Amino acid sequence: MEIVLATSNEHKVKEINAIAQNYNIKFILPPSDFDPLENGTTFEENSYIKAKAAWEITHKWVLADDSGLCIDALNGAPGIYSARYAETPQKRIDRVLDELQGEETRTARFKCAMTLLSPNGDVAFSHTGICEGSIVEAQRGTNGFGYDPIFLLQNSTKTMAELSEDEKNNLSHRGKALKKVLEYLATK
Ligand code: ITT
Repeated sequence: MEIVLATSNEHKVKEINAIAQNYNIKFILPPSDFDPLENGTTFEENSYIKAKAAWEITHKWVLADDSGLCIDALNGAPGIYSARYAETPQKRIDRVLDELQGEETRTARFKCAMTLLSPNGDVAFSHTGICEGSIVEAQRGTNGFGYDPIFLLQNSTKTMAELSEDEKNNLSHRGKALKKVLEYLATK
């Protein structure tokens, strides 16, 4: 089975293909004119917008992932603006660490809203995966991407960027959401 992955983020593609490696599913990228306007107000809305945009140019099974980091002391920011919080991944990390300077409450969570559309364009399944943790004072680790070096997993001494690929995929927001999608597809 082929599913179009409604994303331009190569890290997501890599993680999703690794998580789904034992399933008989090939995730393929959308055509290059895939360029949705993510103007929703929630992860779920943006996930649907991306899925629909990819469906409109393919009319195939489509999976979208809208994800980000929500920090309690910043009232949920960067949230749906995680990819746009500053110009580069390192500047985004620096901005978060600056904004949390002197802050004792550092709890945070990664969220990943997945939307699966069937070839007729209807929502076949959707699920939001959540991974709880907190923000460290100084970044650690080089694996993963995005905010992984500053995200300390709950009940762990490691940041997400200090985990192996398999370890991250087993407990991440993306891993949790995709497992539900794969369970749904197994019933088809
Ligand atoms: P697409 O819209 O093309 O899928 P994007 O990177 O713009 O790619 P999002 O709008 O969903 O995707 O924003 C996700 C951002 O949230 C991502 O760029 C990272 O900054 C952050 N993020 C999401 N998942 C993450 C993870 O597993 N580890 C670290 N940061 C993550």
